[in-house]
Parts: sequence; structure tokens; C-alpha cells
Amino acid sequence: MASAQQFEEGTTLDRFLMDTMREYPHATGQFVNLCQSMALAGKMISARVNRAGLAGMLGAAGGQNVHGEFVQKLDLYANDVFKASLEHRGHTCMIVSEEEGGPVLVPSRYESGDYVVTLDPLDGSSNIDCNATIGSIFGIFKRKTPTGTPATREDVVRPGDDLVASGYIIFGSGTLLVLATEAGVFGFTLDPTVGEFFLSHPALKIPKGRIYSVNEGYRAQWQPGVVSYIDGLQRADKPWKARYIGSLVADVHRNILKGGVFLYPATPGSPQGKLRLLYEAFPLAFLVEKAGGAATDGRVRILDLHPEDIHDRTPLVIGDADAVARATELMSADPSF
Ligand code: AHM
Ligand code: MG
Repeated sequence: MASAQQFEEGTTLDRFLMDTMREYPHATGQFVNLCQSMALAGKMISARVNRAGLAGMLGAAGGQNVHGEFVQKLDLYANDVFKASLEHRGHTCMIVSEEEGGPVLVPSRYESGDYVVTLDPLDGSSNIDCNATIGSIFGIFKRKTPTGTPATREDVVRPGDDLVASGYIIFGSGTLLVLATEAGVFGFTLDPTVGEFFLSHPALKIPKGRIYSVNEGYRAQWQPGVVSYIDGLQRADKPWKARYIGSLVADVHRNILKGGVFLYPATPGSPQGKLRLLYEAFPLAFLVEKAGGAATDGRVRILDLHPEDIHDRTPLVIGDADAVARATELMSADPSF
């Protein structure tokens, strides 16, 4: 396994991937190609996000997705870009996306690969029109079924512990691709002047911090365990700060860089919360654990959960391991949960 120390800031994503691959003598190159496809999609979406107001890309597309949410033009654009960049390079066999009703098989005119990708193509898309930070989240499984056969449901409806990698691309004041593998968590910043991602955040580990992120507008609907936990943070000798963008990827990214915890708990009206297991909670839980943090649904470790459907939802508590443990202790002791 390539060690974190050997990667210096300024290393390109391509060199990082090639150096990492050399540690695996049997690697076919598919995983490297897949990460390069992700980076290409990230560059294309970044360019479009930056020009959205000029390119007629703001606003709703005029329809709803499978979750009944109003789809934004950039949601559709991002979904199309990911599909186009993933399906033709022989590394992917199936894509599961928030914007697609069912799993998307790589068309038979292309070679089918060994990986299954789960995607939230544009998370936080209600923030697009206000120029707030948004991002793309992805999880990567290695298929269970034999190479060359059509991928099936069992290749993707499986526990988060089966992930081999995950990441996100965040479109904020800059564009950053954060990739988690067994080697750790590494952040690469896009230099738009040269069109390359360069290593800017080697071997990310969540620091200690006092920031909590939760939508307090739902406080009246929280279970007592959540209320107790947040009250404890606010009444601490040094109260924690509240920060909430409403883009999961941006809120969790802040916790990874500055410490703290993000919660999207269940409510009586949404007993499974809002966030999706396969393409939001699983990839971020995998990444946060690799950065030394933790993620639960208020009782159970997220990566231990077994989905039943590709669009399953889950409550989510994620971030600093001690903070997640304390929230989980209070939430799981809550008989109403
Ligand atoms: P999206 O994937 O359709 O953008 O929805 C998920 C988003 C998350 O990014 C964010 O954490 C959450 O919805 C915000 O929801 P709420 O407005 O209920 O706080
Ligand atoms: Mg989302």
C-alpha cells in the first residue's frame, strides 16, 4: 500500500493514482481509469456550475425525480455527464443514481467493467440558485457477479462495508475532489488554469472541533435523545457553534476539515430521515471512517446497514468519532426512537 508520506502537495491526481496502483501488482488499471473518469466529470460540472448563470443552467428543469423532488437543470446535466464519462471506458458495469429510477447498466455497445458506482450527481441542488456550495458524492463497489455478465441487483444492494472506495467533488470557492481508499483520504484541488487536480490535502484526518450541523427548523419534531444531545452542546462551558448550509457534502466537508458533527435525524413524518443510504450516507461514512471519524443512524454503524432498495433512506449522525458516540448513546437510549 502506498504510504501517505510519499505523496507531496502538488502531486497531480494522475500521478497519485499511478503510484498507488503500482502497489497492486495484479491491478488491471480499471480503478485508476474509473477515478480519472470521475475527475473528468468533476471538471465538466465545475465549468458548468461556474457559468450556470450565463449558460441558462439556473432553475428547475420542470419535473420531479423518483423521490418527488423538483429537479434542477444542473441535476440533470451532472447526471448525464457522469453517465457519459463512466460508461464507455470498460471499468464500470452499473450506475445507481439519485436521478434514475432503477440501476443503469452500461450499454452493451461498450465493454462492461468490474465496478459499480453509486452517485448523488449534484447534492444540495436547492442551493444552486443562491450560489452556495454544492457537490457530487460517489461510492464504488467491486461487482460480485462475474465480469462480462450483466450486473445484477446483488452487485449494488449490499452493506456499506463492501465499498472499495468513495469520494466527493465539491464546487465551492474552489473545486476539490476528495477520494477515500484503503490508503486513506486525500483531497485534490482543481487548478482551472491548467485543468488538473493537484494534491492539496494529503492524508486527511478529522481534527477536534466544536461545530454542529443540523437543521434546527425541525427541532419540535426531534426525538428527546437528539434534543438532549444538541442542548448539551449549546450549554457546554464553551458552547459549540452551529453551521448548516443545507448541502450535506458541504456540511460534512467542513466537519472533516474543522471537526464537529453533522446530524440529519429521523422525525415522525420521516422515520428514515431524508438522506439516501447508497449514494449519500455510505460513501460519506466510508470516507469519514477512513479520516478517523464515525457514522451511525443513531443506533447502528452506517456501514453495517443492509439496504433493501437502491433508494433507501437513513437517519445520519456523522463526523468526529467522540461526538458521534455521544449522540448515538443518547439517541439509542431514547425509547421513542
Ligand atoms: P439533494 O440530494 O436532493 O440535494 O437532497 C439532500 C440535501 C442534503 O444535501 C442536505 O443535507 C439536505 O438535503 C437538506 O435538507 P433540509 O432542507 O431538510 O435540511
Ligand atoms: Mg443529496
